[in-house]
Amino acid sequence: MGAVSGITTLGQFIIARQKDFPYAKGELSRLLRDISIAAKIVNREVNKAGLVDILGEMGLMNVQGESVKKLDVFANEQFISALSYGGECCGIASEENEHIVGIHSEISKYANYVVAIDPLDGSSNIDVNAPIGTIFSIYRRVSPYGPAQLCDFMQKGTEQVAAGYVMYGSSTMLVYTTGKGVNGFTLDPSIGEFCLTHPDMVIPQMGNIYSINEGNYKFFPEGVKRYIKYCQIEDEETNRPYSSRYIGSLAADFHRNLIKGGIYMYPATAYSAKGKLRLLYECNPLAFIVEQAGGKASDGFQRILDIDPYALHERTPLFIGSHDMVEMVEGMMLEYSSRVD
Ligand code: P6P
Repeated sequence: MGAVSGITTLGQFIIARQKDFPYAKGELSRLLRDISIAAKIVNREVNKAGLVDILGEMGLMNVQGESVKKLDVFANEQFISALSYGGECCGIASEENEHIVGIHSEISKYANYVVAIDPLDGSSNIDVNAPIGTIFSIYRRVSPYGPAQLCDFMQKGTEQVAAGYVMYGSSTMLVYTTGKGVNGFTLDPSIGEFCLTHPDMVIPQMGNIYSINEGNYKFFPEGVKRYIKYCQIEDEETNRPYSSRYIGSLAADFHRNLIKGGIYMYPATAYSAKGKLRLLYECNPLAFIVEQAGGKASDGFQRILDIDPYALHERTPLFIGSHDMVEMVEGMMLEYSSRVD
């Protein structure tokens, strides 16, 4: 707890927890600090988005073929800049960049970490003032030295050393794990600091919220259809029907379910065999966090963190949240539908 004000800032917390890593020389701590600085700058622009002409589409398309909004570009630039000059990161894989961004500066070529990031997820919500998020994953490099190489990012999710997300909503929160539990920090704009507000976060083993875009119902695998119907059946003993809650912003839907309990699902569909979400910078980081909070993350058949990546922007179906809810939908996927490959 902070000595003076009773507040524990993110910086104080990171330094206090450095003892969890006996061999750490502060590199990871500085890397997390660099990410939090960029998050504050992005937060400032997100909050102004309605006022300053950075809304609306630039008429550009990103590598995903989606129209790029100015705030996407701004956020990507901020995180790449903060990581490039922080000296602890030798490369970045971003949803906004087709290829990895190798960092060539003298201070970074010997850096030990790489970052995979979705700088502004849910950006289609920018214009309607719905929550949006940054999702990031940190690995130790496997290449010898110099700018990062693709192999540094083709690591299983189990190899992550840290993961987190920032949610720019009614308040701005940063939630992260380094493998020793999950802690949440809320930005206090009056002092410009992320302050510890959600220590040792644990997701309820069971919840009564399910999050999915039911507009795609007809395209879902049979196992998912059966689970949705299970959620909707009235049964007092098991608190059903569950509540359907879907913001259309992964960080926001995930965050609500992390606190209240629930399951978020983005399945494979008849027209998208791997679903929509990206393994490296959306599913793996949230899977690390949810497992550290006692939850579960699956592609419907296997643990997300065990997936062996083959491509930077590869997609995977995602079922994530309360342990028992994910386990149930896995059972239905196994019983009712063959693998959608
Ligand atoms: P759909 C936002 O584009 C996103 O990547 C996630 O944040 C969100 O959960 C999902 O896609 C929404 O996708 O197809 O339901 O609009």
